[in-house]
Amino acid sequence: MKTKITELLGIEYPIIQGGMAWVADYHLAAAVSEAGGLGIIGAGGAPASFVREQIQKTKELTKKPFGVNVMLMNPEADEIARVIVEEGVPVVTTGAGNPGKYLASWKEAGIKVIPVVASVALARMMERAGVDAVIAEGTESGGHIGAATTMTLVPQVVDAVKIPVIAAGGIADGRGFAAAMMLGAEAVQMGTRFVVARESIVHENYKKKILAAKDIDSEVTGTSHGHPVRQLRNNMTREYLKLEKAGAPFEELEHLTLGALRKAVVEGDTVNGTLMAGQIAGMIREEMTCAEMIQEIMKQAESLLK
Ligand code: TUI
Repeated sequence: MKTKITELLGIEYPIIQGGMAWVADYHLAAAVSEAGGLGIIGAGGAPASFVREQIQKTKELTKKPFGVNVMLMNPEADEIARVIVEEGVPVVTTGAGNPGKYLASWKEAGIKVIPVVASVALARMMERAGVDAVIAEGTESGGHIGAATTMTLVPQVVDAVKIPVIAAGGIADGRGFAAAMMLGAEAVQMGTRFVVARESIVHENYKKKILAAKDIDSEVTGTSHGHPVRQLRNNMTREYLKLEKAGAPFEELEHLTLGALRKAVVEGDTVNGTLMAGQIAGMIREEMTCAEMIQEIMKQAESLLK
């Protein structure tokens, strides 16, 4: 399937893998790129030296295009932005902030820049600043989220900008893919479905929680201090929301989340870890390889779009 995004990025299928912190390492990124989508290394809160190693390992596994996601709240974001240029990474996505200060250096290096936006205002600002496309991410997504739903955000961003729009949030099969195309998107980005990919290094306990999740099993923590994060309900979210409701200061809440994503991904702690996942987790029932997922989604979407 050819779209403005497959043309822009030189990929076979308009499916981009979310740049998930701790989850999206070089194994997953290379597998998605090899399967014809765009694999992304999630820099998350990692140090720049770690990101450089991940890039080098990805290049060893695939000759196809791949990207790096810069989580802009990372204290080493400046350094990571430089590593991306030095390593000749073809595509950058950004999240959780405004990447304005890095755009000039990335564009000068010929890098395709695709920020995640959660509003029409930021999409417009990014277009004016010269980015290549935007990812309009709805509140159905896992992790750090904005307020608008995918259904409402995508068509409004499509109407507001001329650059291609990638839809994200709540998409995990061919029906969601086809729906995103109907809203005017040129590609989709998926996160939660790829967490349970066979090539994903996420702990088996975390994968099992996603596979067992029901439609209403996610909670949003952190709304009171302006960093809403969607994750599966567990002891961690119950404690967090109780403290948040009682007006606990940011520092105390932060102490609770500190290292909790690593705990879930690496140690498989599903009780006190942060099990970031989107609302579509309830539909995901099977672990598959990235190639199997992408083939299944494209087949279903193509038959629906006909
Ligand atoms: O970034 C994400 N999702 C994430 S980042 C992350 S790491 C983390 N871990 C613990 C606590 C907090 C974060 C986990 N999941 N998605 C992309 C995204 N970006 N969603 C929303 C936004 C966004 C929000 C506001 C982008 C820009 C923005 O505007 C800020 C500005 O300065 O205008």
